[in-house]
Amino acid sequence: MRILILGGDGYLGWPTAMNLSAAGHEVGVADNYFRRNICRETNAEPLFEAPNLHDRIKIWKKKSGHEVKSFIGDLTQWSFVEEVFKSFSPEAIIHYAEQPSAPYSMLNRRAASLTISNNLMVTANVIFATREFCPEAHIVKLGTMGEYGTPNIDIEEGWLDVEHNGRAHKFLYPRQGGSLYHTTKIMDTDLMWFYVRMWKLRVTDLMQGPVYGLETDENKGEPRLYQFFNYDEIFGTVLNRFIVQAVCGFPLTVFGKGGQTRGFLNIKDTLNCVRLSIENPADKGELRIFNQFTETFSIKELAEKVQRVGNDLNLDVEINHMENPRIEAEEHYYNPKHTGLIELGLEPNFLTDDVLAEMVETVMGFRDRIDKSRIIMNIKWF
Ligand code: USQ
Repeated sequence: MRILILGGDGYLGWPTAMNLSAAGHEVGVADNYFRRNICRETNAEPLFEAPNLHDRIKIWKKKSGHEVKSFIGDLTQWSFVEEVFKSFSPEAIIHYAEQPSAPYSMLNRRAASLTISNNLMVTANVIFATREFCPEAHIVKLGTMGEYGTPNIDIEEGWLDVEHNGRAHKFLYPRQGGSLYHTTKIMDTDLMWFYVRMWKLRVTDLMQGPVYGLETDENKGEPRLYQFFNYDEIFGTVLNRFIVQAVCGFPLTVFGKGGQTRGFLNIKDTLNCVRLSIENPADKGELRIFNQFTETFSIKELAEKVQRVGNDLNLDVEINHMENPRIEAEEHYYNPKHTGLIELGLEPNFLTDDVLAEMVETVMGFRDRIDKSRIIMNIKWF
């Protein structure tokens, strides 16, 4: 299949490009280095230096023999979108091209406004370009479990059957984001759903939980092919941060009580979920929603796991319950369904002690690159 990955330089975009090209698909990637630029601007550089997209593509070609086509430009600009869609003619589009950080979206007015304009305009352009240049193509859009928030009822897979005064109707599951970033993802879903109804697009919206992990089948043993691995307060997701903190002797930064529970997944499973969605497309006129995670943990449980595994590796890991810089429930009910991707054939890579130990050991090899001043950056929601 001809697959266009928007945001193909990112934490998920680049490993997806390698994974799908290794699976025999023809892959094109588009990116404007937005993520790299805001990392630089906020002094949130990742643990590994990533070669630019042209070099990554060359290194991957040398390792695997597979070609990936690149388009460098800004997907909020229609002229660039038009050029990419016309020349690549995708059969499937993976839309990762968004500002992905909740803390960045809460940093200041400028960051908030960039998050809104980038995320919504790219989503709108993807919709317009698909209709104009490839109306049969399948859009796979990365959403987030955070769209649902933490309601006091079970979370269904995207939709909710509501009975009211003796009548029934199916609605998008109620959403309430915990950050501006999460709120833009809710707006994306609304845009997609509107145009699925208007123009019979085919869309899969993947509600993904926080991802962890470093090595994939494609980058193993070749650090120049690693995706960005952030451990700073802006772009680092919680488990990746805890691993780096354990390695550099920084007490694990549990925000508040640590009863915040989320659905986690290994980056290898992100790749599997996206590939399964692409290879089993949604129907025309369907907005298909999957909850994309493999297991749930509270933040406190995660910290305790990292502490146990780290101490077994002779690290001296402490846990620090610090004042929560975010506005979120620190203890809550959480029971999200996640059967759709399993039914498509997903075989989860669970978070075992061995998986954790392997991550800790890999990061230990790069211990002297860790900059502890990036761990707490004092970004507050209030
Ligand atoms: N947390 C800590 N300590 C830390 C960092 C985070 O206790 O040092 C807590 C947060 O308060 C939050 C939870 O861990 O309750 C998850 O935080 P996170 O930074 O790993 O994840 P989040 O900001 O929600 O965003 C990440 C990705 C985002 C994705 C989302 C999925 O950056 O792109 O959409 O995970 S979800 O969390 O399900 O919305």
